[in-house]
Amino acid sequence: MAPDNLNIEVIFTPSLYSARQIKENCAVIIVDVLRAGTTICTAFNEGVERIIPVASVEEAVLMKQKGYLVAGERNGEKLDFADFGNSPSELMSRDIAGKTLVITTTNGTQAIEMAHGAEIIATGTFTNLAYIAEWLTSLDMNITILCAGWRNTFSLEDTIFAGALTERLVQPQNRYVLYDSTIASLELWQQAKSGLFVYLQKSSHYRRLVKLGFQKDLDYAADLNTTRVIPVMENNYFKNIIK
Ligand code: 3SL
Repeated sequence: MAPDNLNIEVIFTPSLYSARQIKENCAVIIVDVLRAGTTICTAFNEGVERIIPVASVEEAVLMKQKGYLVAGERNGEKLDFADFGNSPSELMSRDIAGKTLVITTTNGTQAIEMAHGAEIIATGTFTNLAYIAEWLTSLDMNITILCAGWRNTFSLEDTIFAGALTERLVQPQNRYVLYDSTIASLELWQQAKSGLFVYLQKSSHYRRLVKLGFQKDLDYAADLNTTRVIPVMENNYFKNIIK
């Protein structure tokens, strides 16, 4: 039987997460739709076996020295020692199937690190929305949606995704109690969804990535359900639990 009073809480920034107590029976979904989460989903879609997220550049350098493939950026720009930037389009049609990829990003991998200790840690993006929602529905767990944001500020795109995921989880029948932050995210998604590509252009990170020349990644990240993957943490790495 499903436990009573399951809830969905959206946390807008990692710094707010650190002020919360980790709930029992809780799955934490890390959200960084532009672009860390989408890069992770794309890598699995391209057949990568494992993804090891590391929070610091120093750790990524060490992993590179050990022979791992590394994808990494700071402030949107590829790290010079890395094999790839944090760019979904850069990972397409490359020789990465069956390999382990290390990833470090400005905000996404910090949020992942912060969630350590949670019973379940997974990644949700627009590109795997339907798959992660269906899986979460089968879990009978509380859900915390942790938005990576930008340097601990609220970000529109991650919050809109949090609303999209919530909508999927409460339909057709709602068994969750929604926090106020979750209701706000849902309402934002309901405003955005009829013109998602255009709505996302309002976000400051969207504009930052356009300036850096990543329009292709932005269009790709706003397309629903293009990667049939569910990245879930096991020990210190992500695995795709859909085979
Ligand atoms: O902050 C992050 O984790 C990134 O996704 C940032 S960027 O999109 O590569 O600039």
